[in-house]
Amino acid sequence: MIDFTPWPAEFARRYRERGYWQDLSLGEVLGRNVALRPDAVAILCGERSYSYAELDRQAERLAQALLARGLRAGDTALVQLPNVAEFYVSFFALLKIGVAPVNALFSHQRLELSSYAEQLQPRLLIAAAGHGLFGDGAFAGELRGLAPALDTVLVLGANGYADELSALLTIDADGDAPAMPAQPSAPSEVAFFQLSGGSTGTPKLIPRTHNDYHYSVRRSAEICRLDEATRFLCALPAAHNFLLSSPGALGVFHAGGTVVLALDPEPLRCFELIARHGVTMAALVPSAVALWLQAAPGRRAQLATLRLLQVGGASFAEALARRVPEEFGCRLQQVFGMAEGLVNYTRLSDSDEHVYTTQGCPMSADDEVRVVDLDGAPVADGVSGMLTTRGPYTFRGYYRAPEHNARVFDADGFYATGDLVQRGADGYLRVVGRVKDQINRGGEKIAAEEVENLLLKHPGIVQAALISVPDALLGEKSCACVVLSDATLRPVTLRKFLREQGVAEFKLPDRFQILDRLPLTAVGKTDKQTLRAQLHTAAAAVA
Ligand code: J2J
Repeated sequence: MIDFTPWPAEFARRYRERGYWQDLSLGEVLGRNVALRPDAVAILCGERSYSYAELDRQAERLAQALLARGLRAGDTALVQLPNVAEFYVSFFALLKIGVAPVNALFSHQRLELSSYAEQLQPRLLIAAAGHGLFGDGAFAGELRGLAPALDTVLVLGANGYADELSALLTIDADGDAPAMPAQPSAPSEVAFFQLSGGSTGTPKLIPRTHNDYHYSVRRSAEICRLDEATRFLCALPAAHNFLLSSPGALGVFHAGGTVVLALDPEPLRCFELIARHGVTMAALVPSAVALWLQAAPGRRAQLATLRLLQVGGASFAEALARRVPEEFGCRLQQVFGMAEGLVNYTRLSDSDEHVYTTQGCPMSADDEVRVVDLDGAPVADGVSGMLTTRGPYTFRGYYRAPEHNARVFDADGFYATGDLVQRGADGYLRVVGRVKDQINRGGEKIAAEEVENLLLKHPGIVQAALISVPDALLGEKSCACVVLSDATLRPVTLRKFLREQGVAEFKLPDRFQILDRLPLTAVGKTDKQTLRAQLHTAAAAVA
């Protein structure tokens, strides 16, 4: 069994009694439509089309191949695939045999993947030859050094050095060895790991159980009124919680609809996909909406089938929100969620005022939200405070991180999200800021401490602080404020230094600011508030 922090028994009992936890495997989101609508189209990926039956058949085939290689329930896997059908095939294959994956983002590089491998000690790696690290076997070998149990490596790639995953998936089923019994892990146990946006030095893993995740998918599909006619465009990373479960691809599979895959949210290609496949719904981060708004004039006809645009992952300016229905001819839904659990939606029946000016309200009647001040005391409605929450699909602890867990959970099991919100008397939330030390770069989350630690490895850097600076397109960009012992150091050298350490590109500072000293708080920590204000004043002076 894989370690995780369970919900206390009285909560588990309540969540079952209320029908949230149904003691089904997460794989059932697919299973029911394999039986009900085997020939319906589940996935459109480039020129390839997968029916529900075919998706399940491929997942079964891969599951059998993995069993034959000795993988067993309770093992873990590191998976890194782009937005291709094989991502879902692998996900369902692993669910069938009780192997819990962490699905890394395709933008992740050596540092992130190494950290996941070290923490999880996976027995299986599934990766794509199209990723720079997996063009040959060298990095997989490096990972084996960190995770000695890693004995199965499957690489997907048209002309890769080991095109094993594609080969496995196209084997003629008749030639297969007799099936071994595949057993998913128990519904109350870990189905897979989500990735935390993070605020600490090492990226944290979030165990998600079958029961809790399955509920969040079903409830999300219901709120978004998905059905068999839904054609959902997945143009952000498929592994991200938003695109997987809010209601995301799993919600679409549960409802019997179709997932249309795009490699990224680039508007012209996405508009073509929308027109070609009659896409009815899409999910974007605000910075991608801004690009779509720029591209939409004169192309409105391509968007004729689009009914709903979900926007989440970062703050969405009201002025842009109001343009969505006018310029795309569809309804807007704001989504404020997190990989740790709690997801808020504006409802399809909400007033314009709610849809344009709030980030929605919790999806479950049993999501408990407390908005508190620095001492943990509840604040009045409409007053800014820190969002804390517990509920039927909000986790109870990061994977093997007792010290961090002690900091972010209170005695009642409420998780401190690090978000500053205002709650209205009607329960709707507005996100107004953040107390966690994180930069939200157009929806991509950067833990300041992680980048600061990397910078401090440079012998010419004495102090480092990563802060956010406002950006017209992305909302925020990152600025590294550094104190140098070597005055000849240039930003280009520092960026190169970071890149060489193998950190994801989106975490590289957009700007460097060289300072004589960093302002300190009374207890001697870097005073980032003052630092941000100083930069702001300096920028204003220049302007
Ligand atoms: C402001 N900030 C937001 C919003 C997330 C659905 C949608 C998004 C995520 C996600 C997700 C925001 N306005 N509408 O998992 O299922 C910021 C908050 C939050 C953090 C979580 C889902 N929507 N945020 O973005 O785990 O700071 O999940 O705590 O990546 O993103 O980031 P992440």
